[in-house]
Amino acid sequence: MEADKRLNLVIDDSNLDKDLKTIALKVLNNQRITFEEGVVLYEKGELGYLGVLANHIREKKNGNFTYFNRNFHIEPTNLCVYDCKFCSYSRLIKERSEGWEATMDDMLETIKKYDDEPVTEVHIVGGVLPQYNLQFYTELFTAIKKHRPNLHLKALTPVEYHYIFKKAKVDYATGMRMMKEAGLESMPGGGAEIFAPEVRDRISKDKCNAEQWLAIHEEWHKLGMHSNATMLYGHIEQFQHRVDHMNRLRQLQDKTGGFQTFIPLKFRNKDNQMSDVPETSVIEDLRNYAIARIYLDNFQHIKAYWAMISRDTAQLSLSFGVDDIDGTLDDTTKIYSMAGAEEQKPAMSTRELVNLIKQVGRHPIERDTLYNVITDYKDYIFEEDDAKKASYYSLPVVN
Ligand code: V47
Ligand code: SF4
Repeated sequence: MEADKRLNLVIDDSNLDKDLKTIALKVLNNQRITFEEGVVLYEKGELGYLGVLANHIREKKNGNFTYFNRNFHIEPTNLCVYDCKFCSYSRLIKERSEGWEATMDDMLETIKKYDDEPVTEVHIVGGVLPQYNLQFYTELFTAIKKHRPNLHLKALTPVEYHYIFKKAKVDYATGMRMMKEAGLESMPGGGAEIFAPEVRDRISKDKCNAEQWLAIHEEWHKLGMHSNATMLYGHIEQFQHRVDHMNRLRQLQDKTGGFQTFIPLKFRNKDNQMSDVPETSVIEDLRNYAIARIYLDNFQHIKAYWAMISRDTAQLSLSFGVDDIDGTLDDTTKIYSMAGAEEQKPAMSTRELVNLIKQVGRHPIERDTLYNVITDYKDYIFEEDDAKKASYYSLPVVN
């Protein structure tokens, strides 16, 4: 295999730093790297070296496949009781004039708009407000599943769950069981930010802490369910904070196996309280994907968002450990452009997305939320009546 040959060439390089050689040998032998070695990768690993290691692992785990799915988003509100410094999306309650608060009927109307669309997932994410309580969400989930039982419901994060369970005085295990009974099927990866308290307390004080975020995912996994995990990187954190973040995820994954995908989220600095913090370079973004792929040996998938990082970087990321880029986007979602995403009006049809993946020699697969194959696009010929397949979908960036 080409990836094996390239890794052996790296290992045989007599000029290679000895720590980096040890790590490359571990990757070749399918061994886990340590916390300290994770930090070494950030400090010393240059892009070419990291790409060879990450691509080796990517191809071992997922071959040439590159996944995407078709979903749409519901954003209940852009108001929030919290005040995360990096958030370009939420308006504090005191600035209510710029906010929206959707009712249950509004959200069900949005669901119905997609009745004839070939979407497989709805992703609900937004700000945190008192009226969206435990009862509201159990009723909403029940109503969505009653209306369209085979639409996969991926909703909310430990940020909301911690808040609503505390108010309702139910423990995490009981609360998550209630959510499952109401129809919740997956939990998205948001709200993780950076776990280390010295960073978290400075950027997103007051919302759930690392232990609470992880405990809620653990309870969810214990019910046999799946979730994702994110990391907001490239702001005030240091390399060891990123490794600490991934280390905590790796430990929980060893225990439960419930995580599907790790999603590194590049900090974007437009219109938020951290606008003075410069953004990372493309090189650093690719290095970060690669190190995530190397460190998280027990995660099956690493996901990149093309709208957040540009189409070109998304294509490049597929050689640095990434095997999943999210689906096509519509221009109804305001959130992306608010944080300064590359694409101010992100929109890409399925045909364009498939071409983007094929252009860099990868094999496009449309998946459902649980990575079952919906359509293999390797030899797929698009017909004119595939208009539905070319419709647009959206992504959130809050929580
Ligand atoms: O937790 C907020 C991030 C996350 C900014 O699981 C920002 O499939 C960059 O987690 N710059 C929410 N990032 C989005 C999220 C997500 C999105 C799509 C799919 C899935 C999934 C998860 O967005 C927040 C926060 O870390 N975020 N503001 C910003 N200025
Ligand atoms: Fe609220 Fe989420 Fe924005 Fe934080 S990131 S202020 S929790 S909407």
